[in-house]
Amino acid sequence: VKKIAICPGSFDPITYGHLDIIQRGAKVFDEVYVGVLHNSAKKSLFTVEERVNLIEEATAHIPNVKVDSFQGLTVDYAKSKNACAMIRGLRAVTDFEYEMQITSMNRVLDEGIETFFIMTNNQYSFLSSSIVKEVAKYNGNISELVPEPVQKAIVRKMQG
Ligand code: COD
Repeated sequence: VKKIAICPGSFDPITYGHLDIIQRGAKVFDEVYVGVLHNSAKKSLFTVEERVNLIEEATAHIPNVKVDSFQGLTVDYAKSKNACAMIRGLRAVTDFEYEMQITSMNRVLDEGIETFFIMTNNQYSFLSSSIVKEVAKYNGNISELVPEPVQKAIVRKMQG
């Protein structure tokens, strides 16, 4: 049987930090579904469709990665993909408390779905979508932080 994992998140937009955990997850699992959460409560820079497109471009070189979006609970999204696992990234101890809470809640909701944590590459431990947007807003250089299509898309957004 194929081992399928989901990699859920906001990805507003995808950064090299996300890409690193997706890439490493794809080496361990047969298939990885990157799922962009539709969250009307959270204000985002990019629409879900734009985020999906940017992730598709950024992961085009990884054949066992697929991208789509979902609404509702991540465990339900996992089940809809026949996934046995959920991949999350950990950057610092500050991520831990939040991740611990979600993981425990998800286990209560569905104990059949295991959460796997991939430690960030040191190089990206400071990186988040928010910090990229902050730097871009003040015309800082983000070329080391996000793939080129993302960089262009952010500049376009900020200008218009
Ligand atoms: N290095 C390594 N990993 C990173 C980096 C980096 N530099 N940056 C981000 N990551 C990881 C994050 O730790 C995360 O695992 C993943 O990449 C996605 O990150 P984000 O910030 O885009 O996404 P989040 O954390 O906002 O996603 C939250 C969810 C959508 C997973 C969560 O809100 C959720 O599960 N919502 C659905 C409702 C639900 O089921 N809730 C849980 C039960 S209460």
